[in-house]
Amino acid sequence: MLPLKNLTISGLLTESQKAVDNLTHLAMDRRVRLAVTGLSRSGKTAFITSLIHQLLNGLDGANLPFFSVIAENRFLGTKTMLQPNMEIPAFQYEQFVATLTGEKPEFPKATDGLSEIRLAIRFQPANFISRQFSKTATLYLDIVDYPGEWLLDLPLLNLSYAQWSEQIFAFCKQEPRSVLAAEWLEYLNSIDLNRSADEDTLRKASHLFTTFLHGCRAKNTGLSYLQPGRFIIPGDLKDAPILTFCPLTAATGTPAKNSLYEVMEQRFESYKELVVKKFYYDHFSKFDRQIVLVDMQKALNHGSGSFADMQSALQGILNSFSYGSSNLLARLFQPKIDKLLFVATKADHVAANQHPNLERLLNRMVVRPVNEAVFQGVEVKTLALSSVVCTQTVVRDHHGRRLSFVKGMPIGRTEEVMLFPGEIPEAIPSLADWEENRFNFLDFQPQKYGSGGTIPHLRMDQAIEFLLGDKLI
Ligand SMILES: Nc1nc2c(ncn2[C@@H]2O[C@H](COP(=O)(O)OP(=O)(O)O)[C@@H](O)[C@H]2O)c(=O)[nH]1
Ligand SMILES: [Mg+2]
Repeated sequence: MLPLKNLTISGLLTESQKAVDNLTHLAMDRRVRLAVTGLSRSGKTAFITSLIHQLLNGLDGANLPFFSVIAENRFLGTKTMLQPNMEIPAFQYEQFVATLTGEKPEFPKATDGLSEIRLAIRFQPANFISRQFSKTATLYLDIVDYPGEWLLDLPLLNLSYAQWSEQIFAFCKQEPRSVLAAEWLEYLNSIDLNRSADEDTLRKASHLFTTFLHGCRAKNTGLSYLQPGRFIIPGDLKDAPILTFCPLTAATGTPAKNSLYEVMEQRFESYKELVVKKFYYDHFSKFDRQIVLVDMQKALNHGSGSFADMQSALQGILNSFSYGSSNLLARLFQPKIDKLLFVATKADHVAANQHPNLERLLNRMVVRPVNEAVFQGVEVKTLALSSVVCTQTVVRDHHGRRLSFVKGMPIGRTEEVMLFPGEIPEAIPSLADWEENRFNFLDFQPQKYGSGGTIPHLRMDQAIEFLLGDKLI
């Protein structure tokens, strides 16, 4: 506001020009940095590929009735743009979509680390004021794919090396970790922690610890709450010395200079500064909106232990969005995420009538941190969706009951199956409710769809509307 004594005609003109410039800018050029995360195999690559594909095909019959800019006939098209950041690997959209839509459609191979892509969405503003300045406007959308495992490192910032080691050793007393950790722990018992550190021992100890972590998350164990995140998904730090440490039991007295204990402690502290904090500074602090993908079926398939562990991992991930209680991030920077979407992915693994329960169950798993985020002014939504629908729901009578089956081609098989994978509980099952083999969710192959069509999806349009709708008016 201008002070009264400065209220000359030229002053007024300058101020009103500034207002016009601001509005024009608002009307013509908007930006959103959208982050997509989730634990490994939760469906990030498939989600982003389908999202881009639906937006690129928005003019030619993409099935997006809930995306208001399309429903209102204001959508003018989407293009992929040049990579905005030279130092971040590109999200390989062309390659992924070719794999998904080829002669023999397949899901893209697993990817590792962080990647990014920029899109430009052209549209006609709905807003009367915006329309006065320009008939068309552009939203620049940067999509960033990063591993949810990295967010599990946030609590490390509050722990000393001794505290962290103690925590991991306590975890290792319980099954199935105790068996998996045996070789690593045996090795630690065989070395003198006060002797001078050498790279060989550091490497061997950290290698056995990393093998233990990989064993925990292997398909038949299915654990998710594993730290440090870069030991699981190193990204650009593969084989770097900063990843050669592991928890150790504190030796009595002050650790000797250059002892194994002292060197590992230094590397742990460097990891916190140069890896964990750096990720939050360089990337996390710049996100405007965030999607967290969760593979609920995977958590249910492996029984109560794996489910509880996935819940801890999810709560750990959500600490990064509970700005109030975790002050940790507020100390580092001012977080600016204003919308947070939780997605139960691969909804086509279950029959359509199970989708509401999928959403309810996810809601229950995240309820506490979400309340905190809402309290801090973040808009939160939960959705069960499918980025790439691979199955159909078929309703049949079975021993006098009407049951909904899932029909599709499981990955690695040559014949379709019709499967009743189990009913999704609406609340977190109690220990007594876990029976052996209660759930049997399979991975399905994408289907070949007719030429000219787009990748079939479920509720991608609701996700897009929640994340972008208000930026396209
Ligand atoms: N049926 C089905 N399977 C999916 C869907 N999205 C992902 N998947 C499966 O989950 C696997 C991992 O997905 P991906 O996107 O690579 O996970 P990321 O590691 O989080 O990037 C894929 O290979 C598919 O088998 C989906 O929408 N429907
Ligand atoms: Mg991926």
